[in-house]
Amino acid sequence: MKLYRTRSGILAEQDEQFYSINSASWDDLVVREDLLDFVTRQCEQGQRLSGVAPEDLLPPIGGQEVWAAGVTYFRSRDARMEESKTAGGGDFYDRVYHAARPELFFKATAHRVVGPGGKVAIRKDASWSVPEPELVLLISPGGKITGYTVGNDMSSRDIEGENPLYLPQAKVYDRSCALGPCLLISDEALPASTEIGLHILRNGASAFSGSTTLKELKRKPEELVEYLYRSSSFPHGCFLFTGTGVVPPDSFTLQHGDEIRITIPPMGTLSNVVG
Ligand code: DO4
Ligand code: MG
Repeated sequence: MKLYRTRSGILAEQDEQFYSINSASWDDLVVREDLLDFVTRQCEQGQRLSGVAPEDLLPPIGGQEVWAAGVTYFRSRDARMEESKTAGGGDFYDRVYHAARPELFFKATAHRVVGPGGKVAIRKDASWSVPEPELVLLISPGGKITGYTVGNDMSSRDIEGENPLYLPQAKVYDRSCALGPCLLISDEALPASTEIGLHILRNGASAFSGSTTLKELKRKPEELVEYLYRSSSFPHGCFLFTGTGVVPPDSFTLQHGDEIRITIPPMGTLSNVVG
């Protein structure tokens, strides 16, 4: 079951049929602990629609905070150790990769998030920027994983590499986060074979392509949620990025006009241009 936030309301897609969903607001809907059952019942009674136009799609977020886990894939640990080695920060990444407590950081409020087709940004004071293609969890106020979406954790690697204490500046800025195109509502975990693909196009030609699978994710999504919800409440629920396993080579930096396509098959492709 897929859920879309659109300019003309909330839509669900099941077996290639589209239905309008009746809810006072996006937040009223996505906080539900019984989200899948509720949307399924609404589809049974709801009005059928012809489909959803890509230009009508909005980012699937309301009052939720966006958080992120880091160094959850070996590739990310490696890349971070390399970028921070002259600053002496490399050891921290190896330690957090092996530690019981994961790295969790605040990523965005809704106004910093762009949706499908929106423009993501490069910081003005950054010289080395990359997209991070990640599986993102939707978590209810009660701490249940009720859905999944595709996310781009835009990152300034030169700033992060200069000093790990600069992480919030490397990660949190206007349009540093993209989510969409839909929420996959499911009570079941995604299979380990689920692929996360990144494709970057420059002037219409391929500039980078890479992929990973959830098999490479070192931590269980539930483990990340358990740490995030320790001593923190989320009255509107929250989104949690699960980390990147795809890092372009060190010679690569994003440029204005690049198109970033991130594909996770059950949800589809999140496409954004740097602008
Ligand atoms: O520690 C830096 C951030 C890590 C991150 O965002 C990731 O691994 O995806
Ligand atoms: Mg990340």
